[in-house]
Amino acid sequence: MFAPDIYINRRNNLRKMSPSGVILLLGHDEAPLNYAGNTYRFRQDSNFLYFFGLSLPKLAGVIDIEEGTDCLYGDDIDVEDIIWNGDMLPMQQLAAKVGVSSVTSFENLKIKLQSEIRKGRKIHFAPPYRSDTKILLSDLLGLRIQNIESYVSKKLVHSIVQLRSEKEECELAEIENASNTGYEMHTAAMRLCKPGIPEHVIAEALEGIAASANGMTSFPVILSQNSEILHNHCHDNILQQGRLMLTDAGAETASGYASDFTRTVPVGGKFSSKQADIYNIVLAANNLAIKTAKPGITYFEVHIAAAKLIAEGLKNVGLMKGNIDDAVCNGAHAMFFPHGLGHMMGLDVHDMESLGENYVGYDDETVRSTQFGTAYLRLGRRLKKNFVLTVEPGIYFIPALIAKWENEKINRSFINFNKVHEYLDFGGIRLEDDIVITDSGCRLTGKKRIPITVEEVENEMQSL
Ligand SMILES: [Mn+2]
Repeated sequence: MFAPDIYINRRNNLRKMSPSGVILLLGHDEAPLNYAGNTYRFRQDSNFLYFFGLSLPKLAGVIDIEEGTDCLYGDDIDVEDIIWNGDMLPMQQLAAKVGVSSVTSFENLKIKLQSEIRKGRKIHFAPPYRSDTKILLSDLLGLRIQNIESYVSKKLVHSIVQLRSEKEECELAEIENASNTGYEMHTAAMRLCKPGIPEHVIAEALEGIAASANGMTSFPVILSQNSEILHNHCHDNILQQGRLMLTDAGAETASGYASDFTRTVPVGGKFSSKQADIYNIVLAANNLAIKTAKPGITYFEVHIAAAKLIAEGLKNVGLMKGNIDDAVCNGAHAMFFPHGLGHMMGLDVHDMESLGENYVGYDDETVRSTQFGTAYLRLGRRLKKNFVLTVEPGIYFIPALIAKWENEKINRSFINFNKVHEYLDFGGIRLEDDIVITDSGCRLTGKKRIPITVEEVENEMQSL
């Protein structure tokens, strides 16, 4: 949690951006796993966390625009709670930690909102993404669940995106912490990666490192020697000599800030020359993106620059052919690089995705592409100082995609399918770093860059 002023400023900034009405920010309730009393680890809603800071269940915050007041709705615990769960500060004292002086019980929330609705005032709320939140909103506002989406406040969504996109110093410090834990996770994965080890042993070790830093992972660990599957959460394989193990994992700090890194390493500790050739193309694309990202440039441009470098590299090894600008313009690179270069990161690993990806990553100026591959680019808009984002180019050989393109003769003038057949069991490579946009460029997050060159990775894999 940050100092009270941070939260007061954020709420005041939000108020200034909003014309009139009442802003409702609902916190999360506990989420049951297999019965009501056995719950998932509690994770607060990120918008609530950003404006009201408290990571406890069953809270709501109301920001009154015209009145200029903030109120927290939540209940003090009773003796039975104390017996089972221990004591907790009274709500009034908890609220003071985030600069709120007005506190009342949760059941008053509905009374307050209904009275504002009767006065004809607008209730601004963000898109709900949990079922229990939708049910609660439906009850509080008297809306049918099916109609809730159409009452979401676009104005609130835009204001939150504007505020949360430019990270404050205190947030950047938390992202540094998350990144340093990410370093520990990925170097551990490199050292643990040996033939004969089950993938889940390494994946769970990474969960443990994140938890031992008093946080958790920022999303379920992606780790597999079937590295061509972009989001592979299945960890059932036994690592085999000569395969490529891809690990996409990050930490979330106790305060909720994320890191998100990917490394791809050779099982057995040495890249073959065929693997190293492809690896170095992905590394060059990652480095080019980091060199190119700066305030004023669109991330779409950076994505296309990385795609061109990848296409050029693939042409050099005989997998692509023809004019590279034309190839990328036609989306031919996307058979190998079928996703976007990166996304915003902050309190969510895909920051603010619940508000709508296009509101976060695009604007009136930069519109999302509909072309296969580039359409998956989550962030395309012009970059600003203190944006935090990922840089994650990749090259994959996905047999089903290759077969489809070959059968349907897609981009055959730019792809040497005969040569591609030699790579059907290659897997894939992705290299992901996190960056902060600075005055004139960007910097990597974390104390040290996670080993990334062929030599650095091979050395780390041999260390104890
Ligand atoms: Mn990512």
